[in-house]
Amino acid sequence: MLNLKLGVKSDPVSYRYSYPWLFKLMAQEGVTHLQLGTFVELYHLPDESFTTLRKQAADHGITIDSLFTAHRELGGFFQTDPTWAQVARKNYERLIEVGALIGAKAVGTNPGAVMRDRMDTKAQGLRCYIDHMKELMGFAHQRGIDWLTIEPMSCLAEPPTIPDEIRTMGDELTAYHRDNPKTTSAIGYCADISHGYLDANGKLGFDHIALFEAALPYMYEVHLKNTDAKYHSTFGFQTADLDRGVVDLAQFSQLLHQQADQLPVDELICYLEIGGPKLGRDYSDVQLEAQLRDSLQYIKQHFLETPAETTSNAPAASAVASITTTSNTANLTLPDGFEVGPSMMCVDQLNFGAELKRVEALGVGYLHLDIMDGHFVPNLHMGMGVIQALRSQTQLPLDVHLMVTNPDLYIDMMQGWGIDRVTVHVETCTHLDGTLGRIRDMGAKAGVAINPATPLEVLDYLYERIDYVMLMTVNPGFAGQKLTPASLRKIADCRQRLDAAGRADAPIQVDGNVSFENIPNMVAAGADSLVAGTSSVFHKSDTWPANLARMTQAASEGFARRAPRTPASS
Ligand code: S6P
Ligand code: MG
Repeated sequence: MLNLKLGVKSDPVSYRYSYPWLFKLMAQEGVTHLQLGTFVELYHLPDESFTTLRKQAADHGITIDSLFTAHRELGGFFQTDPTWAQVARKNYERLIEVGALIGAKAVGTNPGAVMRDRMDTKAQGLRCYIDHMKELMGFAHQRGIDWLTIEPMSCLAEPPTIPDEIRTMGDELTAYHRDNPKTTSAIGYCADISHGYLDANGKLGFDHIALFEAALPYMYEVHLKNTDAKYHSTFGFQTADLDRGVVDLAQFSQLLHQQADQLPVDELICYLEIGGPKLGRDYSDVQLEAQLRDSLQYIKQHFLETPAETTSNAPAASAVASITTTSNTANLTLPDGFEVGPSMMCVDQLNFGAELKRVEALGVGYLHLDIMDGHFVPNLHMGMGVIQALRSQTQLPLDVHLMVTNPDLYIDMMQGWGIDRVTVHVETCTHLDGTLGRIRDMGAKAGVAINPATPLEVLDYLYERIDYVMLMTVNPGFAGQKLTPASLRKIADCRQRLDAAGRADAPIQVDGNVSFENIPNMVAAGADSLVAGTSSVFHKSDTWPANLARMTQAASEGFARRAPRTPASS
């Protein structure tokens, strides 16, 4: 029985965020295994730096199980100038010493490369590499390292690449350990789930599954790519590259479980590689936390938590199909104007900044922001200061829902804040026409919110003043309530009214218990914009990306049932 575990490979975090930041995030996500990725300073920092790092990790409940470099700085064994090999050897030994200092069981590398214009030196480079590795297996053993790992690559200049090379190198080095079990560390592969081989003409030689399978008999650990809700790697793959490495996590999970008897171990830690450039900061830094959390949650669900049929002998297609459905769901094309806006009162308010990034990473249409005054509704939540601060933090449209007795006051306050939409309750406005004008004057779209018991007639003389209508489908004030009984009928009536008044273009937003179950009916009745709360996108039963995919699927069912529209003939 194979035990798959999830970890994180730390680089390139080294240059973008602090290690305690990463440790905290991992602990919060329940991921406790770290593969420390290297950074150039690693070879020169004193021992103390690593014992401190080990302690910092331990303080967060994280173990540094592995050390790994993919920077090719150890590629000197493949150079013809022997001084390069000497430097590589020195660095390799330091890498192993560092591995021991941080308490790692494994130290891994990719071997490095022959120069592309000197492919004729490959056999000689390989011999040099393997001979050094045998000695390094002894060096590692003396320092208490259990495994040295090697990453099979996807380019012939970086052996091992193709299955033959993977087997030849794996066989020679594992045989050496078998013959010298008391004096050498074991050797294994750190296989990457997305390495496939294209030849010089761009023709697929071996896809990522073939290379992964070839590495199975020697596999000690795995690299997972940064995997988003659509399970696609964010490493820049284009459609044409699909064959060589866009992965289906469920398929790999299934493959590992089905071929577990080939592996030399019964526990495999799979480390998520963090997206972005290996060195230095980049534009995506601000999204890193949200991406990482989403990836970890997604991997846990689709890679670790193997569906029951996957662990049995069910055909491979079943798991693949279920994943494909999820992916397609997220990519469904819905009519123009259809939008989902998460209600930010439902996120963890004590971690608002981080939660905002997670919401942004979902790819939603807008942020729904509830302002309450404790008078019109019996609750208080987000303050105006938060609304103001949000503009500099996000590009998403800001949709402010004013549940206050004196909306004019707040509208005036928001002048110049860059708010995109403001919704006021008809029940609160003495001079509703004027208030809607004020909203448009500040450059925002104007919406009217209508409580469950308020009749739709209030719209009759507002059609020229509004950009959309919001129907409250619960009594405002709190998340987590039940749909009010007349809601669906009211959505249909409202749609009819708007169409008849020549405002077929005006969308209906629905707010309150917009749940997976209610969405098809709401959309079929005429809802175009869904405020998403605890009964949908933030539902505890699944990850946010999976919830959003489920919402989108539910909405598409609703659209399929929607009656053809009959706009006014005017
Ligand atoms: C409260 C507020 C709403 C809620 C939202 C929560 O009245 O206006 O925006 O945040 O309705 O959604 P759910 O799914 O928890 O009902
Ligand atoms: Mg609201």
